[in-house]
Amino acid sequence: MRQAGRYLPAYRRVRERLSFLDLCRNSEAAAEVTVGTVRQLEVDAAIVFADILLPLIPMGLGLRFEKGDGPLIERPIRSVGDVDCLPAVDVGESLSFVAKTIALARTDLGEACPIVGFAGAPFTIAAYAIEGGTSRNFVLAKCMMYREPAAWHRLMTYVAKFTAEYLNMQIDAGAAAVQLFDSWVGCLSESDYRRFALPYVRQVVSAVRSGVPVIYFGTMTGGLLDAMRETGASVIGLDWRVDLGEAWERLGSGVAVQGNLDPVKLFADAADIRTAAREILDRAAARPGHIFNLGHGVLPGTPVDGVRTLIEAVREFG
Ligand code: 1CP
Repeated sequence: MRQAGRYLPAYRRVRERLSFLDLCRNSEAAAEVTVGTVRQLEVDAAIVFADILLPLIPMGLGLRFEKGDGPLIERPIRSVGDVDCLPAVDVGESLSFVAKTIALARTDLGEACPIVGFAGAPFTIAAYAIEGGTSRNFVLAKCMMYREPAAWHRLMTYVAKFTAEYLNMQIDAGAAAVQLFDSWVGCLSESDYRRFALPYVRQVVSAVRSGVPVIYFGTMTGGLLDAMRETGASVIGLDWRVDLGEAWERLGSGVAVQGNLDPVKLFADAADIRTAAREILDRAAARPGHIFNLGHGVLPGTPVDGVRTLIEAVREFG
């Protein structure tokens, strides 16, 4: 959930000499950021330094990060023809730098600190690929779903296959668990989710090496939790908009949950952060299978002391 990110001075210093994509592709530097962050924060697991959009590069869509503007996809997918032109990709070769980052971080961290690998979930990746960047209403992506469903399903089949291979590559390199980020899936109604997104998450989850936990996270998913349970993921990540206790009731036993502090809470006073941490732990009520985390990634400008206060509070009350 963006352990490194733009709020840490050490990360910003590395970024002064390397662009974001060059940093991702430089396994030594990416492993250093991954490991250094975990050592600084003393969290229980590391998330590999990479990005959910990296697969768009070998997919041939072109990817740039403009300063302050977020990602820009140079050749977005807009038609059936574009979907048909997607290349067959050797995932292990084209994204080998991510495997190398994990292997280097694994050696450095040792067995005590597991590494979480990750990828974007098919809906969120397809939405970026079609929209060409961040979007508010996802009109272009939904237009393909509604007006050219065959193209949509072909695209999702392609992305799901890619994603499963990508996650298995990360597991083979040493990731102990993998997280699927479905950041934008909350824009779908439950019935559209079931038709256009859920089958592909299931495909990815069932293709992941057996025995490796899959954490499935989305935002604004209050209306989708029942359907998300059907993905087969072993952990459901919750954003901060839902009550963790109620959401877990709905999900039922047999599934773990991750979450769900509002990342903006880290800007509050220490006492407020501690109270908020305690409230979430109270909701979890010491049931087995709660992974304390934020309800979305750490935001730029977050005070590092706020993050530290939270980690200490979780250790104390958890
Ligand atoms: O330690 C870490 O920071 C973890 C690595 C990590 C992860 C897990 C990064 C590095 N990104 C992500 C996931 C990611 N990337 C998501 C899913 C989680 C979420 O919803 O936030 C998404 C949507 C992205 C796409 C992305 N990457 C955006 C756009 C967000 C949007 O509004 O569309 C942006 C701006 C990035 C850049 C990025 N990725 C990661 C970092 C540290 C940064 C900032 C780059 C910089 O300026 O230094």
